[in-house]
Amino acid sequence: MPEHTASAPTVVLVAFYNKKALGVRYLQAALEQAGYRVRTVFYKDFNSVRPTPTTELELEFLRRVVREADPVLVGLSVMSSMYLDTVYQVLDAALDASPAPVVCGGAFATMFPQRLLDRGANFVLRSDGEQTLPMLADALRNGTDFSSIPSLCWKEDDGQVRCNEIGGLTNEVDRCGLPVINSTGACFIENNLMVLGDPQLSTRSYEVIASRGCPFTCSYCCCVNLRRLLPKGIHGVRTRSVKSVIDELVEAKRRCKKLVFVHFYDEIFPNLPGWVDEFVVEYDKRIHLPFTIWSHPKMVDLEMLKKLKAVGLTEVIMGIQSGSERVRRDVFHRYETQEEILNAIRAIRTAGVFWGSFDLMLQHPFETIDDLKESYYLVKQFPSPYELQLHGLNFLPGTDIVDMAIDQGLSTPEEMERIMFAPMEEQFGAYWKQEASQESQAWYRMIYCWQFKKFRARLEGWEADPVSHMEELEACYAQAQKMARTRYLYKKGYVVWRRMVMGLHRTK
Ligand code: B12
Ligand code: SF4
Repeated sequence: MPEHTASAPTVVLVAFYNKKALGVRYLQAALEQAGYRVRTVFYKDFNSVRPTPTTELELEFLRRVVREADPVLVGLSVMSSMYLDTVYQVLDAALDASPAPVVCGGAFATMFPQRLLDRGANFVLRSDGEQTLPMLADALRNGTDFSSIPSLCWKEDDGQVRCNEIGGLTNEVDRCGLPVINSTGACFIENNLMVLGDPQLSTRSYEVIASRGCPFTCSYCCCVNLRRLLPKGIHGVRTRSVKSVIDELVEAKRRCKKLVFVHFYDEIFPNLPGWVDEFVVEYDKRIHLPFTIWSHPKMVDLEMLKKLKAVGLTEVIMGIQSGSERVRRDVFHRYETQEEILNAIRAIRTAGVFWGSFDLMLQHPFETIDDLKESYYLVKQFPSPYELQLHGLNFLPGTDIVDMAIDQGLSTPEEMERIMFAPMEEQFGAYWKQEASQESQAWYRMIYCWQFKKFRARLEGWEADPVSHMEELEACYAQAQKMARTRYLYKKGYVVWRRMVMGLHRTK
């Protein structure tokens, strides 16, 4: 890591609701490599249920950081649309605190540059920023022409938006470097406090990605549209070398003293045969930490899982989304069959992976009661044990399902705009909320409760007409929710135990 004197030009980066923000950590490494000092502000903590809006005091801390840094630019990482209220307030605060231009990047900014420019950002840089952000910083610092920097969007004096072609990307993602694990100069702003230092260092779980991109086309996810924006020749899925991933994890273990486990947050964990073989050897030699992966029914492979399990894989998280083939195929654009789903779950069990968590998105406007019943009957066939995560559907800007809902008359463009850009609390509320008929609520509860064996005989007895057993079903549901909380503690306990066992193995 290059050492910087206090006089090195400074860039302020802001990550929202994510103190591990990988994108920002990669950018910090690239900027430092190019000779910049970076002050990263981890602005508020991650909370997938109830993130809190920002306060005036928190904004004042941000202004203070920007003023003191006197930066070349302030970079905001706008990954998700779900926090836009806070992003806009921070944008205003940064512009208020210093004359430095504000540059936005990240998945949302990549898809909707004009929104951020209209809201006052000076620039947007689309897609990967490791090459382009240092180029822009150099141009701004030296007062040279920025107009040919790839991926750059800005407003001309006449208000016209100019967007250069996306560029500065590489298939050799190792060349993006390693994300900064100890962000020197970082601070964490949350709960009306500002704490200096990198909040990640005290973490028990390290988050890593071994690849960028996803080969699938799910209609409720932005990945397909982010892929459509990639320039010709840039692959939809770009995988790092095993060496690069292991080097990062070795460093993470060295820096984060309390580490218990690793989350691989690849959209789909790489299943390239040679890659996995090399990975398991190196992981076993050097890491010794339990880990979790995300996968997909079409990508799960028994032999691969067995190898990963042998070196610490404890959980596979996989989207099923619906038990109705119609909903999966026609609405979600997921083309796996019932048999492929069941085979994938059986493979997870047969490989002996401790935990399988399966996501379902239920009670959305495209779903009928029959679809919901099909989800119940599919779940009934899952080999136990497993965990179900039941979600609602969030309409996210930049996803194909938005136009589908409008085309099918389920929503108007105006209504959709209101839903997608609603205040943060409303969006997060909607994600978990179930607003549905009694019959829908009954089947939802049947699905949820089925994951616990003790309710199954009763549920089978209610299948003909669950609504007439609503009271008993509610009681089971309340009990099942409590059991889920206990199960969560059991799962965490297992991971800690596994980590201890793996640590002992290392010292032999
Ligand atoms: C991994 C991941 C997560 C991880 C993040 C782990 C971590 N430590 O960062 C977890 C599981 C925590 C997560 C959480 C959420 N996620 Co997420 N996540 C992803 C995923 C799959 C990959 C992101 C990633 O790490 N990519 C690798 C890094 C290196 O790339 P990057 O972040 O894009 O950053 C690069 C560029 O964008 C750019 N860049 C980034 N910031 C900036 C800033 C500037 C100034 C510049 C110039 C450039 C720049 O340069 C970076 C380096 O190349 C994306 C899908 C995708 N393809 O983007 C969804 C995605 C971003 N997530 C999404 C969502 C919705 C969420 C949640 C809101 C879910 C929830 N309900 O809680 C939260 C919000 C988190 C947050 N605070 O922003 C959506 C956002 C869509 C939208 N319109 O909102 C996406 C697009 C997936 C989807 N469903 O479509 N997520
Ligand atoms: S498999 Fe996951 S990451 Fe890939 S497109 Fe579907 S939802 Fe998005």
